Amino acid sequence: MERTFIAIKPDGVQRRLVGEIVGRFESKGFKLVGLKVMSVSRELAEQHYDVHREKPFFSSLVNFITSSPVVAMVWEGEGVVASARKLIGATNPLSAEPGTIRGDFGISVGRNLIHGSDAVETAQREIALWFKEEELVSWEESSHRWLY
Ligand code: 3AN
Repeated sequence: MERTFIAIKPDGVQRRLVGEIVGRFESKGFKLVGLKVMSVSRELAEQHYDVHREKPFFSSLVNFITSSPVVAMVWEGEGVVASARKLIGATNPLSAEPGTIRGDFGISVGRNLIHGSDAVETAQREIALWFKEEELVSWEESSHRWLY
């Protein structure tokens, strides 16, 4: 089953939006298979944002995500990578539709609350970067067999 990597950034944690954001993924029907609150090292941040290394905002991205704890998660489900991106909304919160996480809670592109993998291959790379295999669980719910 498909998996995606989601991180609630320092602004989301400080604004006490962790429960709200986790709730949206749960309500949608996705399955939580990994979760931890953690401080991010510069090394991890730079690897995570490697594709943006040449962008003018790279150092501010790294400074921001290493500034204060984040909540790192892995969610599982059918089409979860693309579906999570829809739940999250556009990169710039001003363009994000109301009803999305960024549309409902975000104001600025530099403080857009949450990261979600942009493709299945990216998700695999990011999950391996952020989580050890033993930190992820595999479980079956007995009461939701008709979800799919
Ligand atoms: P997304 O998080 O929607 O996948 P990306 O991957 O294009 O967006 O960008 C990664 C992060 O870089 C964004 N979450 C945002 O915080 C930051 N970012 C993107 N574009 C800009 C920009 N023009 N100015 C400042 N920060 C930006």
